[in-house]
Order: sequence, then structure tokens, then C-alpha cells
Amino acid sequence: MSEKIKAVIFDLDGVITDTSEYHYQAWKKLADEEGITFTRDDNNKLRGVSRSECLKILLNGKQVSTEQFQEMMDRKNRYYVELLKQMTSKNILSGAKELVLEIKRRGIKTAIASVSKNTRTVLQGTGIEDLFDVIVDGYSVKNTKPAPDIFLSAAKELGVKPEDCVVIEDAEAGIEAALAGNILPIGIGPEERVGKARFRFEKIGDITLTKLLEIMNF
Ligand code: B16
Ligand code: MG
Repeated sequence: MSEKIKAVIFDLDGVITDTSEYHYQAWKKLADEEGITFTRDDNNKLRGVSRSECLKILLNGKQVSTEQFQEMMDRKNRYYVELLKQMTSKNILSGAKELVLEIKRRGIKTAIASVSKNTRTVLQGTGIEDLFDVIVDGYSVKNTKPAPDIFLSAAKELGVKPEDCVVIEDAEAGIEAALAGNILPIGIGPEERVGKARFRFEKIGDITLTKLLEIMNF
């Protein structure tokens, strides 16, 4: 059967892997060292947002020099990369790999579109680097989410029109990016975070191929 939708573009952090916890721990360590209050709730505001935007949100108006800003970004990334060393296939969110495999068996293309510059490390560490047809990451585009560029770049590399793709995202910025690119977004997470998505699931494991096909042929 020929599907109306030709490709599924997956966000990485919070959709395929549980690495948002490592991002939290790394930002928390930096925040503690700098005497800044930072909670798990605050961490939700950093989902899908580039490293420099994350630091701006964390600093919450606190003035620092350009050098200090760069040093803090580097320090957080060192902490994050250190945490990534313990990664295994157990860091793949339940049901995510099975869903990608089912989609591929159906003849639908797949891509990863993550603003993370550590995308390759995460995919290698979890052993799924070869699972996707296309990988675009924080090095692929200048304008990060909520700009649509990363998803448009994925669609272009897949050779599929944006309107023939769906995006699966856990971040408000990612849902906005998909909408801005005329791509149908499916949200993963609570209503208050991904409520702007056309369809929403609590977790990736709740999406089955049947449900996805219903949405895709909508
Ligand atoms: P890095 P995604 C995003 O990944 C994360 O959700 C976000 O919290 C992080 O700041 C961003 O990557 C940049 O990551 O510091 O590793 O370059 O959700 O787009 O897969
Ligand atoms: Mg994400």
C-alpha cells in the first residue's frame, strides 16, 4: 500500500533516548557551581533548545562576559559527555527501536533530526547509528528549533517533500519548528509541553505502527 506520508523524522533526546536526564545532571552541576537555582522543572524549558539558548535561560538575565559564557557552555558539555560514556542500549526509550524497525519494514523512510552536537556520540553509544536513513544534527544547520531548518534539511536529505513527512517531538520548540516547516507534528509528553502538536502520546512506547498509519493517512 502506498502511504500518503513518506517519511518519519524523529527527534533524538526525549523521543528515542532518555538523554534529557544526563542534560539535566550536567546543567545542574554547572548551576550548583555558579550558585544558580535549577530544578527538573526548569530543565523542561531546555528541551530541544540549543546549548547557547539553554545557558541564556539558565542564567536568567545574569550578566557574564563572552569568555565566561563560552567557558560555561564548554564545562556543561564536558560534564554531559562524561555522563554519555556510561550509555548503553538501555538508554533507548522503551518501544522506540521496535517502532523505527516496523516503520522501515513498511517501506517508510526514517531520519533523526536533533539540535544536539553530540548526536553521533549518543547514537553510537546506544548502538543505533545505522538504524536511520538520514541523520541531521546540531552541525547541519545554523538556525536551531523553533526554526524549521533542521526538519527541512532532514526532508531534503530524505528526498521527501516536507508535507509528506511527520515529525515526532518531545519539546515545544520542536513542535513549533515542525509547524513552521509545514510538517505534521506528533507530540510526546504532557499537554502543557506538546499541546500545540496535532496528535499527542504520553510516551513513544504508546505509538504503534497502526496508530501512526491512521495519523499519516489522515
Ligand atoms: P548539545 P534534541 C537537544 O536535543 C536537547 O533536547 C537539548 O536539551 C540540548 O540543549 C540540545 O539538544 C543541544 O545539545 O549540547 O548536546 O549540543 O531534543 O534536539 O534531540
Ligand atoms: Mg527532544
